[in-house]
Amino acid sequence: MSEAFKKLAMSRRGMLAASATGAVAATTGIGSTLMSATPAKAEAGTAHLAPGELDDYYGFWSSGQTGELRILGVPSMRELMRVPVFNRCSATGWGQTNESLKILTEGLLPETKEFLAANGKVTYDNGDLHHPHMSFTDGTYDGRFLFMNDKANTRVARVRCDIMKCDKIIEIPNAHDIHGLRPQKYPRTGYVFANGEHEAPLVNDGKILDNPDEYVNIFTAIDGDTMEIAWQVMVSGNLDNTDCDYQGNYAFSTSYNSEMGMNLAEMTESEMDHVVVFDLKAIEAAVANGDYQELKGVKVVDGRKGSSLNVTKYIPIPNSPHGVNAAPDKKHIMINGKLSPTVSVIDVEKLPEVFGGADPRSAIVAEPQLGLGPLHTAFDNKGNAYTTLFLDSQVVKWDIAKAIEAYAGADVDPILDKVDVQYQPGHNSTSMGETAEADGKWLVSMNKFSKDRFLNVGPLKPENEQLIDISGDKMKVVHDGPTFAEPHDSIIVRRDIVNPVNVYDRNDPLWEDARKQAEADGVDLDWGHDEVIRDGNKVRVYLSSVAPEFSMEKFTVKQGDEVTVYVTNMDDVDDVTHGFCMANYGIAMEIGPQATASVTFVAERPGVHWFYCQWFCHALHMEMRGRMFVEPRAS
Ligand code: RUQ
Ligand code: CUA
Repeated sequence: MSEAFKKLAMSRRGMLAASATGAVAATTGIGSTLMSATPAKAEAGTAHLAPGELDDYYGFWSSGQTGELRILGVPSMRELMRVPVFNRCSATGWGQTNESLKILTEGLLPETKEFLAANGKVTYDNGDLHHPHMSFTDGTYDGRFLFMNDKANTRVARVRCDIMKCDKIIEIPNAHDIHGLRPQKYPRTGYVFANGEHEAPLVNDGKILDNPDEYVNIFTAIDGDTMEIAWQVMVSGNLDNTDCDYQGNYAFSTSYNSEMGMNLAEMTESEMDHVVVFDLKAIEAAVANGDYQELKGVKVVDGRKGSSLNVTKYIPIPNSPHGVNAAPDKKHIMINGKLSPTVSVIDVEKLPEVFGGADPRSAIVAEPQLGLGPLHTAFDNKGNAYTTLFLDSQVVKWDIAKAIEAYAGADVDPILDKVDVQYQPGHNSTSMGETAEADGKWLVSMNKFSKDRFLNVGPLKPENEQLIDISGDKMKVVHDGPTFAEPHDSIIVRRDIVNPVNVYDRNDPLWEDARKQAEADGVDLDWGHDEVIRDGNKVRVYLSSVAPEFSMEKFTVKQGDEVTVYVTNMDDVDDVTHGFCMANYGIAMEIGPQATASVTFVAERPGVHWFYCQWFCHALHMEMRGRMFVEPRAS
């Protein structure tokens, strides 16, 4: 531990005792945190839904270090579902069933599999899910997929919106620690853009440590349909958040560490950092022309400063910029200054000139001073932007056109309104605000601290996501929503766009492997089946379930057998999910209506073991159980 870090840690302890101040304020000393102890007055009623009423919007939420996706209803802010992605889920068996393990392992790099095996694992069981975003067609959400990053273990995942389950996870080679992620908006997704946040030696094999010149960062474009990597671009400086335009021409990534520093002092040294602009057509042309190097099977184009390929431009931005947000006017891209009180506004129509050699700063058409710690910006349908101010603990509403006039010299104030939020907002999102169909109804402020807003539950507090009515001139905070780690980011999607099924299709590819194995074993998975197939010391048990019974009341295996249990839920009624839990074997999984799920274990404990349905399904749910008998090994 460095002396500087020790000092910082000591001063932080004193400071945090006084207030829930964020790290940025403590370490940079720019401004103190203003936090109002009096809650904003809620206008009762606007966000209230009576029992049985349905929300107008789906909210898709990340959970940060919890590693799952969450689905909320907006405006009620009720949590509707949790979708396990990078985490291990006790309820559904995600991370234990063969079907989920296939998804969690097939996209890992060979060296990662080896590393995990050395640690007695087949996959990671943690993740850091920051940015969930839906696939687009023609500038708006199309209800097909959700894509999301894992900063902890350099992965990108996809969730199918028809069943709200994860169907693909890939590890991104060459990059380190995927943070910013956005899907292409036009003509469709298309690409999913993903930033590697932390720089590392290009060949990271333990030969280079303190030689920052040999460190790089990697921007990745993934094909959202196949979940294969289309190409990568090597850049100078690190990569934080990303977004893209509405024309399909450019993507943008902020860099807070253009210095390529390795510690806090070095990373925050210069006043100006940058946003990297990626020219998508130029990158595709470079790939087509063979202007790339192949690294771990991926085509990597050199977009570093000084590269002879004209695929990137670096636009200087003050100071450690963070969020990138494309406005629904299809013209302006907001770069949020973080340590600078400004948001820099890029006009995408000026970018061809920049790539033609004009001064990169000529693409900036506004740079309003909004307050301290601008992190992310959301939009309505009236030309206004809403920016979170982390240090001021506020959301500021401002007029984009006026900000442009002011930058050109006019004496106008673009700021329309400020509202206190509790406390320290990171992301915010508006209803449909990341699409061309922004509707200006709701804004959610995702706050990193709740402090005194809820009953005290001990040193670890919930965070707070607040619902703000933005339909009038003034913003109104109408709801506080406590949440477990962490309300990192969200999107708010009109409900007519999202149409999940109630019952699985029997032919769903999720259990393709089980279907093939059953066919080979002469078992028809589509009919109620109860078979035990012995294959050496491998035993396959095919069970089916119809509330409130399993098709077998007992089956017998031998101690040491490798047992795979396949359960098919024959019920085809909405909301009749069964479970399979093998008591004292650490086994449990969900089987949705018409689904098949399977799990494999070694029957090392002899004796009678009850398996039971752990998903309440029927008045006789408690009786929905059976026995596995494990014959002891002959001694
Ligand atoms: S970043 S709090 Cu992980 Cu989304 Cu801005
Ligand atoms: Cu089936 Cu409970």
